Amino acid sequence: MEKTFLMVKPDGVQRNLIGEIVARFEKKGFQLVGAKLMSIPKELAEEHYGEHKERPFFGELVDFITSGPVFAMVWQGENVIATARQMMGSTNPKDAAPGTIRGDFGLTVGKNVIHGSDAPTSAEREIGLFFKDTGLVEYSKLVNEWVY
Ligand code: DAT
Ligand code: MG
Repeated sequence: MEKTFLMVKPDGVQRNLIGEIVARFEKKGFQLVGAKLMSIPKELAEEHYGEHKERPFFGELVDFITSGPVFAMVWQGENVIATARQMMGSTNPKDAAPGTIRGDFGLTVGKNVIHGSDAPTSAEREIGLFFKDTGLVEYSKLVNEWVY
């Protein structure tokens, strides 16, 4: 089953949005297989956002993502990578449709509430970075017979 890495960013944690965000993915039918509240060390932040190293906002991005605890998660389900991106909405909340997480809860690109892997390769890479030590929880849910 496909897996993706999702993370409530420090602004989402401070604004008490963990439960709201978890609820959306649960209700959709996806299955939570890993989760932890954590502070991101600077080196992990720089590696996680490595693709943006040369961008002018890189320093700001690393400072923000390390500015407070995040809620890191792994979710699984059919087409979860692309569907979670749709549920998150556009990167810049001003362009994100109402009904999406960023559309409903964000105002600026710098504080856009949630991260989600954008492709199978990045999902695998990011799950490895954040859950290498913790591992994931494999379990079956009877409700899946009614989801699939
Ligand atoms: P996404 O988080 O939708 O995958 P991304 O990978 O292009 O978006 O960028 C990573 C994060 O960097 C994004 O969530 C917010 C920040 N960011 C992106 N573009 C930015 C910009 N032009 N100015 C400031 N921050 C930006
Ligand atoms: Mg991205």
